[in-house]
Amino acid sequence: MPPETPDYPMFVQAFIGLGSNQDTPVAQLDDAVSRLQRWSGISLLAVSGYYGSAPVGPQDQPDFVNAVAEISTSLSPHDLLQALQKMEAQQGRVRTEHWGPRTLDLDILLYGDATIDEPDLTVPHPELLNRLFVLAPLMDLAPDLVLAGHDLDFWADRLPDQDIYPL
Ligand code: ROI
Repeated sequence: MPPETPDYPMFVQAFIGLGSNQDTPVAQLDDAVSRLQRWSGISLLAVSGYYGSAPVGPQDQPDFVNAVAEISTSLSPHDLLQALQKMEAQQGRVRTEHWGPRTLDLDILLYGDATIDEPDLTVPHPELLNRLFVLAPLMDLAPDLVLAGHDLDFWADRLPDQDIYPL
């Protein structure tokens, strides 16, 4: 039997979106960053600044704190997703209202240059280009990144005003 061909190279660079608007959001993001740092199969390469941002979606909830982490990982996309869901659960996330407040949200934004379209996982993240609270911290880490043929400034400029402020 030939060895199984891996679907992905040994290490893939990926970007993870972090968000919280419950239970001291800055501490939630700090905790999540240290979990990413310690998790087997994940190397943390960089973390953006933290940004406060008005809620997108239902407005009757506190502002969010958002950031983006750049990692290198040997985990497959689904194993990475599962790892992120475990981290959310470890930080007490209970999935309640759709688009409601949350203790910690960890999203795979990009996984190398993979395109994944499966019921439980869409990569690039389907809302990536629509959310300044993702584009702004991503620009901190990857100012030269080109997505769908345009740089991040192009995508950010076409968005309606979104209230976001560096912390
Ligand atoms: N709004 C902001 N500003 N930041 C988020 O991380 C965020 N996450 C969400 C919804 C509820 C859509 N709104 C958000 O899931």
